Amino acid sequence: MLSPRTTPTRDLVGLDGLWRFALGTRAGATPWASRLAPPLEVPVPASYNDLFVDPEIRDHVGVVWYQRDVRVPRGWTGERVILRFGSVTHAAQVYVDQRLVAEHTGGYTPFEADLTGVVEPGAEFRLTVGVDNRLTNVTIPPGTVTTGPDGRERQSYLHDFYNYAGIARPVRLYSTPTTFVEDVTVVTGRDGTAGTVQYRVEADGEHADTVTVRVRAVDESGRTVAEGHGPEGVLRIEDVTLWQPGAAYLYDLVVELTVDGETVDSYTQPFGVRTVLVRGTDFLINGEPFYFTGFGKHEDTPVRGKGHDDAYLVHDFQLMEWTGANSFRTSHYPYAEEVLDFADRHGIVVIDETAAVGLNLGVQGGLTGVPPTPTFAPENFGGTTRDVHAQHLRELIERDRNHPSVVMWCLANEPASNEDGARDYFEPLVELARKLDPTRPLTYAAVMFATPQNDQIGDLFDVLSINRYYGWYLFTGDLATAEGYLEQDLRGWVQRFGKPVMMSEYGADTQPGLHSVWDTPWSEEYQSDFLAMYHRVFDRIPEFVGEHVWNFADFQTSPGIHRVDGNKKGVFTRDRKPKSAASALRRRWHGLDGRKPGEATAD
Ligand code: BDP
Repeated sequence: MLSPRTTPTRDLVGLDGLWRFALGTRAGATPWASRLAPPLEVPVPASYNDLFVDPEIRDHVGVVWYQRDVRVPRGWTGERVILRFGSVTHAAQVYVDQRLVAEHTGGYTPFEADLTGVVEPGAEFRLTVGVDNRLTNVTIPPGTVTTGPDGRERQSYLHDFYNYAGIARPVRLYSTPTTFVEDVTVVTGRDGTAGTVQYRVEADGEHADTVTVRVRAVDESGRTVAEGHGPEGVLRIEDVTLWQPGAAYLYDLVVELTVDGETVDSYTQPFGVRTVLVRGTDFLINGEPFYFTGFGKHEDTPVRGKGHDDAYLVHDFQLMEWTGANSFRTSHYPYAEEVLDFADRHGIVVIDETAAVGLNLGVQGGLTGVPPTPTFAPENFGGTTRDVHAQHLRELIERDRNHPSVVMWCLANEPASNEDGARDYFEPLVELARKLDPTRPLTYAAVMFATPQNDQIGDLFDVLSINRYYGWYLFTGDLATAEGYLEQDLRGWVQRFGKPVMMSEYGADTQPGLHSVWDTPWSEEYQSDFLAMYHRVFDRIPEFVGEHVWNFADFQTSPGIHRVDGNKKGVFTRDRKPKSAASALRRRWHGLDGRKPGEATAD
């Protein structure tokens, strides 16, 4: 799905700002039929949970309603009119006045409604959106809704981050001509000093069958460096400037559709020329071994929850660059498109993860790893869950495949890959991902219970990403014992699979300001010592390709006694102040500079 943009043939109006808001339980049977009452107002984009003092809103389970009036620009006569949501978490029903125009399930991918003929240029319409935050065993991510003795629904889920909901990403109304560019795919390669750009353009609408497609690649100075004709082909850019980690370079693919010599639509797709390949135990970007340094992140800020925020976007990237992070994982769901656009422009490498977090009933079984009931059974996560997972994967890859920053798809976080049924569940998803995108390696983040001995899916993937908490959940405060277990564990993965291995999560909860001369969990010293112990182990394993600390910043979690106002494994606090580990990472990562530890030069 293309990002909405203004072009010489397309216009766009942002619909962000304050919308009317009501809980489903207070909004009457047909909230779309008139103005919402009572008149609460809610900002878009933002999660609604932390905005109000009313606990019924924060803890609401079910549908809430968003509403605003929208005027269609007068000049759009004769154009298609499209309404686009960056995401609605987790399911949406969209009404234009009294008419249902779109429904979508999946809280982290965009969707559109074609309003052509439904709304009139120059006229106003009432836009009402029902937002459902419920998670069940057939949603991704999964959860369980139960009804309490008071008749109220209660939500539980299998991940620790708070189930923020709402319209958390931008909403836009845009126009296109009646014959239009529906999709563009770009796959890049290298041939000596030249770049190759394989492109495919899909046209749709009135004259789609007779339309002529012209494309040109334009460099950052505005110079046309290659041209092509026809809906697909390969362009060649001589003396290409590569997109490189830490040194982004973007070209534009300018696509024009003409009918009888007249331009009917044009669309500009930025792209970077780079290659990604797993060879042996190396992860190669542009043919060079790449060592990931960085974080698992969350979209999480005070007050706004998971709402996209450009100020935090800029600041988070500044802090990542300051620590020497060259990459991050979009744990545990696809992030806003604006984040990936920014990563493209700033040369930060991204592991793009689906929202499949919590496909693991073993976690419920506690650290014994004995599941109360098998995870991949039809009554838990069976064929229907997998179909939903597949649909989500399609939407993710269709959205993100043109981003040079995205170098790998992560199909799930901590699934029960040690349990029977995991292979049957994942094999078709891996096949689908490879069909949709044969160019990017695949991974999944392996849970503690999945060991090199019992994991059932590692061979299906290209890179093994391992989440481990030795020294925190296991051998708490005993880093010496933890070090031995960690090394044995990681070497086991290398030996069994012979593939690149990286650490996708390692971290310790830390209360800023707590200090200790001993190995005291929660102290700032312990977090630094914990990370240093992991780094010693990584540096002894030549097949290791990267380290992503859990987490970039503290984040809000579901209520409970397990956490004190959130998960505190951040290297930065929730308001982005550094804990002492941030400086320790900065010293290590700037010294590595994207190389494997063995190849690093001291700074
Ligand atoms: C891991 C999960 C991550 C949690 C982390 C933790 O992948 O989402 O936040 O544990 O407990 O198992 O901090």
